[in-house]
Amino acid sequence: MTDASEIRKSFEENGQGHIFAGWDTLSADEQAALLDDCNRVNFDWIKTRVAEVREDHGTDFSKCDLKPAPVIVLPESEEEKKKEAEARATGEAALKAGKLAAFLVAGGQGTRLGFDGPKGCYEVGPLTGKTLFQWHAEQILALAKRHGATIPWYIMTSRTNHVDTVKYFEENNYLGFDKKDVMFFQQRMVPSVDFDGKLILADKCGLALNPDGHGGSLHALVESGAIADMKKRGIETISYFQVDNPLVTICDPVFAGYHLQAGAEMSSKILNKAYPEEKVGHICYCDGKLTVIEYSDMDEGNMYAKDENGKLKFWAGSIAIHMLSVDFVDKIGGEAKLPWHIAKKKIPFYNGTEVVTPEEANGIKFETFVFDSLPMTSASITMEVAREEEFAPVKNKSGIDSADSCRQLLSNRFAKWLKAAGVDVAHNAEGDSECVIEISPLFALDADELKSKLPAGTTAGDKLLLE
Ligand code: UD2
Repeated sequence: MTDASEIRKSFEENGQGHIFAGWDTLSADEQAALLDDCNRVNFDWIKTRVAEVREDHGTDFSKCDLKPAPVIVLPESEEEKKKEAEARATGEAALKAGKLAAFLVAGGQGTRLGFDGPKGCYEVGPLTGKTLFQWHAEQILALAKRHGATIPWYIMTSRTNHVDTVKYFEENNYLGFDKKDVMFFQQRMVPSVDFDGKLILADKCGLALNPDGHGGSLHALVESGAIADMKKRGIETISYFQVDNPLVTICDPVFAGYHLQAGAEMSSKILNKAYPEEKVGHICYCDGKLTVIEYSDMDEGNMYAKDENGKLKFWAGSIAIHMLSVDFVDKIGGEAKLPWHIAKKKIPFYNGTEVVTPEEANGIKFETFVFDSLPMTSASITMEVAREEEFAPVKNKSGIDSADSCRQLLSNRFAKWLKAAGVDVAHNAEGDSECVIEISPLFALDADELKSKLPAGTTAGDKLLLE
């Protein structure tokens, strides 16, 4: 459908005619831009979503039978350590055979951080100001070198940040990657609506659209040809991670090993929640199906419930790090019927003269979540990781999960590695490293590598940079 009058008519018939209120004042280019957005609108999809909101479609988890999911816990006993070593060997063999790919979801809007640009360009290096993208790149390159293999990197962006993301990589020599081993693709955008189900004009000639959530990655991986590319390269397992966490162990051989040994289709890393309301998903069985229940959807009874030992019953917090089998994504990707979640947000809108940012939530964004594909898996493993080794997300401008807390957590992890290598690091009363430390993944990927490479006589004063 390209004819303007036809499109306008269909908008009027579907109760969305207000989008064309200023049509006659638009230039030809502006009219073309608005039509381009309007052409993406599927009225049936909107009607179904709005009906779901009106019927309060979300699952009431307090009515479900919730049970904790089995977890491969941090190894303590000799038996557990032996199993971990076996998993590591399996994962390393897969890495050496070039069967793993790194997959970054970076299509989000990052509104909480208030950073003008792709979140991956945010600087987190405690001493160098290295960006999130660069941390991830160095880690993947170092791991590939260690295993003498290529690890291709697939990056999902969205219309909100695609151009800037690709530009950043181009301007920075693909962060050391061979260009052919980095593939960018965009996820879909879906319309936001106001509380009456009406589409919103984001500016004079564009609709308010938002990326379709990281669940959209399953479809985008297939549609973009990324899965076909992986198959051509012999990739069998995808290491899925978010842009905001520089501590993530990408293509973790232990995690990959457990996942492969179990013949799993999708697996998850979890940590022991720091406190009941921590903003991580809860991994559990919901009416017999493996499920992640987002923090905002968990009922209070279950959120605070304790087991017979006084430990949180649902202690396992999902930190959005997964392994996915290529065949699983290929099987469900194009058709993934993930549920739509709603988020009430402040959505900037065009009032006929200017763009206004409302003080209160004025509309709804619809998103799908990748972990909603867990119930569709035939096999899955859940593995615990140590918080201080693996989790330091940058979400907020200040306070918890901010760039400052992330930098401190990076220093803390490196202080722990240094201590294991025999170097003393001063800590304050809160247990934070007083030395600002940055160790490039290209220098050492883990404590053992650091120990083997650390120059004799290294000391940690106020600052220590190893790269
Ligand atoms: C996510 C998890 C939460 C916990 C936490 C750990 C959800 C809903 N919740 O919370 O359970 O694991 O992370 O840090 O995921 N993204 C896209 N496209 C989109 C939306 C998001 O690529 O349409 C990416 C985004 O760029 C980022 C990641 O997904 O890399 C996480 O998005 P978020 O910051 O909105 O998730 P958050 O913090 O609510």
